[in-house]
Amino acid sequence: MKRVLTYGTFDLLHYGHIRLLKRAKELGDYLIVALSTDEFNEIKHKKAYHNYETRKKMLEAIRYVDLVIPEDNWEQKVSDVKKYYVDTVVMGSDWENDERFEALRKYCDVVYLERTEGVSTTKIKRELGLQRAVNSVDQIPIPKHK
Ligand code: C2G
Repeated sequence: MKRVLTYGTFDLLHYGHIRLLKRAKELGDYLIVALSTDEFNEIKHKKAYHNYETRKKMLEAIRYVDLVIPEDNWEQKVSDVKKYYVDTVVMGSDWENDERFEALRKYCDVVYLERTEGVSTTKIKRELGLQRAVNSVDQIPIPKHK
């Protein structure tokens, strides 16, 4: 079984994300997505519209995705590759030659897939004039413990 791993925030899912996930899955049999947590997004200076739980559930609904794990920091990638026996790490071409991924070549293949032009979460937010999310809005309700 060939195992593929990719990283990202995947906020306001759009066809650029879906195309990336589809092509990543085509490189193996099992696709793991390491999803940036809300705390890690702060480190990346990204403010996601949807919180981690909502973004996770949306990714888990995509047929190409087999497992979603948290991405908490920049340093976890080597341990992720080892822990999940990853054969290939895949990222969009905007990450091409980034040392944080090139360093993984000692442990697995690293493949960059052409980024989908014309769409991005930032563009969507800008064009829709979206304000910052209020966490109670549009989030998948977390069941109250009985
Ligand atoms: N992507 C793409 N085409 C787009 C937009 C995004 O192919 N139009 C790809 C990106 O290249 C990335 C993935 O979709 O591989 C997820 O994009 P983001 O959620 O923006 O991920 P990013 O914030 O770049 O996080 O440790 C790495 C980071 O967590 C990557």
